[in-house]
Amino acid sequence: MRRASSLPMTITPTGQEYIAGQLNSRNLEQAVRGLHEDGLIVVSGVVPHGDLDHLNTKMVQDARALQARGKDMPFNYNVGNIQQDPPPVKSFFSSSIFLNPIASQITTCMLGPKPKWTFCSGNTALPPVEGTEPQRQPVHTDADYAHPTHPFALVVNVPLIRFTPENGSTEVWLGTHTGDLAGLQVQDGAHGERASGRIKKHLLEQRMTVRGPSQPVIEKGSIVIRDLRLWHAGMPNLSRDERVMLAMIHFAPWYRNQMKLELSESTKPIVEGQSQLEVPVQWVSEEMAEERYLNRGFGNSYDFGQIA
Ligand SMILES: O=C(O)CCC(=O)C(=O)O
Ligand SMILES: [Fe+2]
Repeated sequence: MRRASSLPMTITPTGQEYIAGQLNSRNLEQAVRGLHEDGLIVVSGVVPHGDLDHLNTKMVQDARALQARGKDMPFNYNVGNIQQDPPPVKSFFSSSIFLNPIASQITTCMLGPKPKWTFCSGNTALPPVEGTEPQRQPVHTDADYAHPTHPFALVVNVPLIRFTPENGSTEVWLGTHTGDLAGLQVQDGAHGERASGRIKKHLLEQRMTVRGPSQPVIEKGSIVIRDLRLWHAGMPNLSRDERVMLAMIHFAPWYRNQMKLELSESTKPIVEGQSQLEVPVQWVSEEMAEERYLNRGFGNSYDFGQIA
C-alpha cells in the first residue's frame, strides 16, 4: 500500500463554483472524502484578499493590545499563542469569511442539514519576543472530553495571511480523528486544566512511524476545515508578522451544544441573510459588542460538549 501523504488534500473550486458559492459534485466528493479519511482539508481561493486584509489590520492591532496585558494574556499552552476573538460588528463581518457558502456546503454534507455555529474565535501566533525562547504547543486534540465516535464538529479555520512553517502554520496529524486514535484514552490532562487534551507520548511515537505530521503552506484566500478530534499543535512564529487564524466551529444539527455567539445587532441582516447554518446568537448593541469581545473566555472556559 502507498504510504499516505502527511500533507492535506487541497480542493480548488473553479471560477464558476466560486461565483455560485457551491462546489460541483466531484469537488464536493473530494472534500467529503478528505474529511472522512484525513480529518482535514484545504479549500483554496474562496476568500477575497481585500476582506482578509481589512480584518487582519484590525486583529493585528488587537493582538498587540492583548499581548501588552502580559501574564493576563488569554494564551493557550504558552504565551506565544493567544486566543483572540474577531470584532463581532458589521464593519468587519464579511460573509465571505464568517459565513462562507462553500465552507457551509461542505460542513452540511458532513454533519447534516443546518449545522449549528456556536463558536467564533481565533488563534494568533505571535512573533518572537526578545529574551524569550519561541515555544510550540504540545500535540493535542480540542475534543478534550467524552465525545461521539462519528463526525460531530468541524472547525472552519480562516488564515488571514499566507501560512508557512516559518510564521507558524499549524502542525497537523492527518488521520488521527477516528478509531483508536480519538477519545479520552489517548489523552493526558483533563478538561478544565490549561494544558488539557495532550496526546500521550508513546502514541505520538507510534503514529510517527505510520503517518507523521506536517506544517502545510496554506495560501491566502484558503479555508481549512478540520475535524474537532484531529491531533494538531500551534507552532512558533519565527517571522515578524502576527499570524492570525480564525476558528469557527460548526456542530452537527443533532449535537446538543449549548453555546451561543455574541454578535452586534448590526450584523443581524448578514446572519439572517443566509439559511445554510443555524446560528444561536445573544444579540447585543454595537457598543456592548465592542466593549466585550476582547474580554471573553478562552481555552477551557468554553464548553464544546453536549447536554444529555
Ligand atoms: O494557532 C494554531 O495554529 C493552533 C492553536 C491551537 O490549536 C490551540 O490553541 O488549541
Ligand atoms: Fe488546538
